[in-house]
Amino acid sequence: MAPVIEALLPRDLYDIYEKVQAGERLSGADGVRILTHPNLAAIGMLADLARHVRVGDHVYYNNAGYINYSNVCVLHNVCKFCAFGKTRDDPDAYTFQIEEMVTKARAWASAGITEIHMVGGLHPDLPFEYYTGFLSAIKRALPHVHLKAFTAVEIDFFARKFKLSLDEVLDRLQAAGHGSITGGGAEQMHPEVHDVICKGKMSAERYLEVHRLAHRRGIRSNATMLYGTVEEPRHVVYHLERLRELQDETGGFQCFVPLAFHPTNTELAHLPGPTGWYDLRIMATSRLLLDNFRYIKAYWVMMSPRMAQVSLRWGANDVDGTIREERIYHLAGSTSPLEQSERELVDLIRGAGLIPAERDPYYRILKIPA
Ligand code: V47
Repeated sequence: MAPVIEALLPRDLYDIYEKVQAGERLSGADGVRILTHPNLAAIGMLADLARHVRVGDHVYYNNAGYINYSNVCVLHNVCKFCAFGKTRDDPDAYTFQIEEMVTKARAWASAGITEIHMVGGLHPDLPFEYYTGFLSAIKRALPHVHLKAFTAVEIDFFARKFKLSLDEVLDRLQAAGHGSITGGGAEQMHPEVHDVICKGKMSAERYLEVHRLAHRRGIRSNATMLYGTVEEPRHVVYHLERLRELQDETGGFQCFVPLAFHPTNTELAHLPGPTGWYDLRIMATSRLLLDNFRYIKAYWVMMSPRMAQVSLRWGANDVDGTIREERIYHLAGSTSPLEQSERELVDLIRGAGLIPAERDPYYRILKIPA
C-alpha cells in the first residue's frame, strides 16, 4: 500500500482498499460498512481512487435543455416524496402544447444544445399521439438533437393505458424520434421503503423489466435512486445491487444518478432531507459498489453546484448539463439556479482538479474546452 494512503486510511477499510486496487467486486456487506463508516474523508479517498482507476479523470457535461411537458399525474397522491404531480383540476396544473415545446427547443438549438431531456406526470387524458407528436415535431425541427425522454414509469403507463406491449410502445416512440430513457422512477427498490414512500407505484421488478427490454433493443438508459427519506443502509445496498445485476446482464445503463430527497411541499415534509454528509456517503458508495457503471452523476440542480463540485472527489464524474429549465426539484425546495453556463460547469470541474469534457448523448467527447 502506498505509504500516504496507509497513513491516512483507517485499518478497518484496508480490505476495501485492496479490493478496489485489484479491481475486485465489493460485497453488499462492504457497501453497508462504507455507508456507516464514520470517516467520510477516507470513504472519499476510496471512491476517488475507484473513479480514477476505473474511468480516468475526465468529468462530463452536456449542452442540454429540460422540458417537463405536464405535471398532471394519476400518481399525485401515491408518490409522497413528490411536489410536482397535480390533479387535472389543480389551479397549478399545466400541459404544454406541442408547438410551445418546439419553440423552446428551437430557441435552445441556437445555443448549441445536443440533447433534450423530457419527462412528465402520468396524464389521465392525453392520447398516445401527444407523446409521439411532440417527439416527431421536435425531431423534425431539430434532427440532430437527441431526445432522452420518459422514465420507465411513463413507458409502463403508456403500455397499460393504450393496451400495447412494451415492445409496441418502444417501436412507436422510436419511430417518432425517441433516443434514450431517463433514469427516473426507481425511487427505493426495497419493498420496505417503497411501501412507505410510494405504495402502489410500479414495482422495482417492472422498472428493471422496462430497462432490460430497452437495453435488449439497443436503447440506452440511465438509472436513479431517491435517497434521504426513510431508508437504511441495507436498503441502499439492495437497490444498488439490483442495478448492478441488470448492468452485468445487459450493459445498457449509461449513468447512475443518486437523487437527494427534497421535502418542501411534499407529504413527507416532516422529514429533514439528507445532509451534505449523507449526500457524499451515497455518492461514494454508488461509485464503489457500481463497478460496472462508468458514469456517476452529481446532478447539480438536485445537490447545488457547490455540492456537485465536492462530489467529484467522492466518486462522481458527470455533472449533467446546462439544463435551462427545471420544475421537479425547484417545486420541492431546491434553491439551485435554473441554469449553469458552460463556463460555470467547466470552472466547477477544473476547480476540483479534474478535466472537463463536453459529451454527446453516448458519452463520446465532443470537446475538451480551452
Ligand atoms: O422520478 C421527484 C425524483 C425523478 C422528488 O436520467 C424527487 O439523467 C427528490 O429522474 N426529491 C425525476 N427527488 C428526475 C430524474 C432525473 C434527473 C436528472 C437526470 C436524470 C437522468 C434523471 O426525481 C423522479 C423521482 O425519483 N423526485 N420528487 C423530490 N421531492
